[in-house]
Amino acid sequence: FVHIFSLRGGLSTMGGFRAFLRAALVFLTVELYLVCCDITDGNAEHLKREHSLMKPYQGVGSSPTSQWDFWGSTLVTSSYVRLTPDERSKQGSIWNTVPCYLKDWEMHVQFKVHGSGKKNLHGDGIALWYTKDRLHPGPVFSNKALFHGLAVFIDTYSNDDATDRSFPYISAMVNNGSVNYDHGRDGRSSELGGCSAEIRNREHDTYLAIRYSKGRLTVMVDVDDKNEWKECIDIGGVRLPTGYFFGASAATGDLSDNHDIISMKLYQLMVEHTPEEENLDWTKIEPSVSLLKSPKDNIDDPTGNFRGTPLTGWKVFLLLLCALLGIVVCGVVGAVVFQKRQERNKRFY
Ligand SMILES: [Ca+2]
Repeated sequence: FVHIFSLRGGLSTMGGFRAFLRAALVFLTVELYLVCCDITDGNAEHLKREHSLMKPYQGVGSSPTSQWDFWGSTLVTSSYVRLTPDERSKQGSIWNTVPCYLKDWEMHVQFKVHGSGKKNLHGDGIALWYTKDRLHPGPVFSNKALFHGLAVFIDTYSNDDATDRSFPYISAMVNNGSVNYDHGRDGRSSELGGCSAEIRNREHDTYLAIRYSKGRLTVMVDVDDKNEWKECIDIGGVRLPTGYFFGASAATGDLSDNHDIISMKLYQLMVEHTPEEENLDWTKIEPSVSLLKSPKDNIDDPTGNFRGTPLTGWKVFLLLLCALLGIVVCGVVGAVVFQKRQERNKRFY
């Protein structure tokens, strides 16, 4: 905005001033559109049953035609899928057996983390996956460390003593099989963005949504019983292939919790792509993120959010205030210049 203002600040005619006003209004409208309209709810018509896990989980794991496999401590009941019970050293996961070939999608996860542990004496959390490999147990919330694809962590225990963030903490990571998740630092060195969210021992339902469309990854939470999504992560430049698998896993260590998945609902997003994009082989895409800085540079950033800068309500307010101030200042400058001109004209004629 400052840039536009300085370019347009030297206006000397009212016509130019009007043009500036118009430009400012267009700019504001576009900004507001980007802020307000980037989030959509799942549309029932576009629910993809083959990638969704819903009550009463009929046939999960037991039949050869089952679309979900589970492993480890996972227990499937008729009202929830418990990845781990509230006991030490448990590991469990559940995986979609059908690879996903949708280019644009949104996954809504209803989950419940609860247990008898008091504050900070519970762990470790749930991870949601969109990865090349499925059912590969390992040290990262029960999944293998050098994974290919996307992980969203709902981390309930702060392993990093020096941490300045409040837990539970939600973060995202994209991996091409070469980066290790740093458990001791809660994955801070590889995270793309994150937010704190009070998700544990809540009376009401808690939800998380992961949206991937046109290279943009958005994570939203609905954990305050308000029935509305709150943005947690929103970053562009994310490249994920098609043909990967959705999954969820959880682990407990010395500390524990019940980690329950109530449902995972996948929605197809109706998005148009250019013919060039359509002609690409999307299964060949290497998971990557084009960042201004590499995730490694992120280590000393106290917020850990070098790209996680979604426009919050406060920022929108500041933006609007700046715009208003700009318009007022321009109006005054324009009026003064206009008056000066009139006076000069009077003097000469
Ligand atoms: Ca942790």
